[in-house]
Amino acid sequence: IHPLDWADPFRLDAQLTDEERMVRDTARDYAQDKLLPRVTRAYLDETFDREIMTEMGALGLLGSTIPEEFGGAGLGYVSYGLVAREVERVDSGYRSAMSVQSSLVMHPINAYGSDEQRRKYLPKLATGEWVGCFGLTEPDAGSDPAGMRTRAKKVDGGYVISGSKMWITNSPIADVFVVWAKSDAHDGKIRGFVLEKGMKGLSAPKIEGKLSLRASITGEIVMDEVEVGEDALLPNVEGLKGPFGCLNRARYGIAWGTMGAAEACFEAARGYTLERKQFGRPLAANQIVQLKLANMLTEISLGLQAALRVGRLIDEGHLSPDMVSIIKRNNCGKALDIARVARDMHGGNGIAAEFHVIRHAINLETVNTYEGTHDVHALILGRAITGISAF
Ligand code: TGC
Ligand code: FAD
Repeated sequence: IHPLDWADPFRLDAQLTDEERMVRDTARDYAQDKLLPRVTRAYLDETFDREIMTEMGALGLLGSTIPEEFGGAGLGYVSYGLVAREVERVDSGYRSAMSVQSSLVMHPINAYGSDEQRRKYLPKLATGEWVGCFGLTEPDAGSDPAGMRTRAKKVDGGYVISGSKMWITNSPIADVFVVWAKSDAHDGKIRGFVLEKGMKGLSAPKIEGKLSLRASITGEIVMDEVEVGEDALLPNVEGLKGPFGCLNRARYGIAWGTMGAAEACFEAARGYTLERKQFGRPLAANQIVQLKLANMLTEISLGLQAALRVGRLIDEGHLSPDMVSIIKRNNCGKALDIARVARDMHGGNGIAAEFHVIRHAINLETVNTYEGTHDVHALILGRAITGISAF
């Protein structure tokens, strides 16, 4: 009989390759040594430290799945997920910055872009010299992006883009903007365009006063007749499957990332309840406390194993978007529950920034909403199960 290792109950570590373990350790060391010490201040001040992008870039954590010839690390999706888990173990906002750059900016340029676009943008995005953002959501089109109003009008030599995007991670500090617009030259179909900071008519005001994901920077993208050349169009995709193809990868990464946040909360709750004594014995000596820890460990073990399985399937070429909906929805929802319970188990200290759990809980409210809300993913699964769209 082997005793249970509560820190790795299903021996996930043993299911990884040497390369995956090395990537995980690099990301873990960076996140614990460089991100954890600054997160509380950044969260309280509602600031994102731009240097984080160059630090991550130097370690190969941006666009890790992009081929090496374009500056990526050429790694698989399990490695990508392991990075997300380590970064989000510190803060969902830092993982957001990484996922947007990797899955929502570098992936579409690599998958749908021309060779010139790949050569121009990917190497600088990989080092973090350039920051990217992804504009799909609009003030009046969130869960239903098909309702977007942003338009690309055909003119001689290019397009004129008008519209506005809302709730865009990284937009105020972005150099590169991947935006989705209905194009009149393509029968009103949705097309992707790559815009650059400094273009006339393009601005990205910061959204102030977020009470969640405060260590991440979020803004609008305002496009007031922005003129772009033909070379701004992503030539190789048309329709919503363009942005959704990116979202599949980012949602998958979130499934790993949220488990990192959940592990941080679980470990904090375990440590705290073993140390803290009430009624003459550790809090952890109470059945009700042990039940909470057992529930947390169970959900984390299952959630990580599911994320690993989906990662292996993606690496084998069997990506199914509905499969990703299962793990995005489950792991976000479970992580949010775990963070809330961990907060409760810390008593009054649970609301203090230095104990971290309330920050994770509040962040996970956002993670449960973006990239398809918890309920929208239920509807995606409902459609897959019944063949009936209930949107
Ligand atoms: P529907 O009719 O289902 O599909 C339209 C076209 O798209 C294709 N498609 C997909 N392709 C690839 N992957 C997927 N997951 C796909 N889902 C759909 C589909 O095959 C079809 O193609 P075609 O060729 O037939 O035209 O579209 P719908 O309008 O009914 O969509 C409904 C729904 C709910 C599935 C969808 O709109 C949805 O997922 N809504 C959620 C919106 C969302 O996730 N927004 C995310 C914004 S980005 C963000 O939040 C970044 S946060 C980043 C961070 O900080 O970490
Ligand atoms: P709505 O779509 O208005 O939904 C409101 C509520 O109604 C939700 O509970 C939803 O589940 C429910 N609902 C909607 N439709 C249905 C239905 N048919 N049946 C039942 N219930 C329904 N977007 C980007 O494009 N790029 C980014 O980088 C980005 N970053 C973000 C960062 C942050 C911090 C946040 C908060 C959001 C970000 N988003 C980004 C936007 C995010 O993807 C949207 O907020 C999300 O898709 C939900 O859209 P919405 O906010 O318009 O809510």
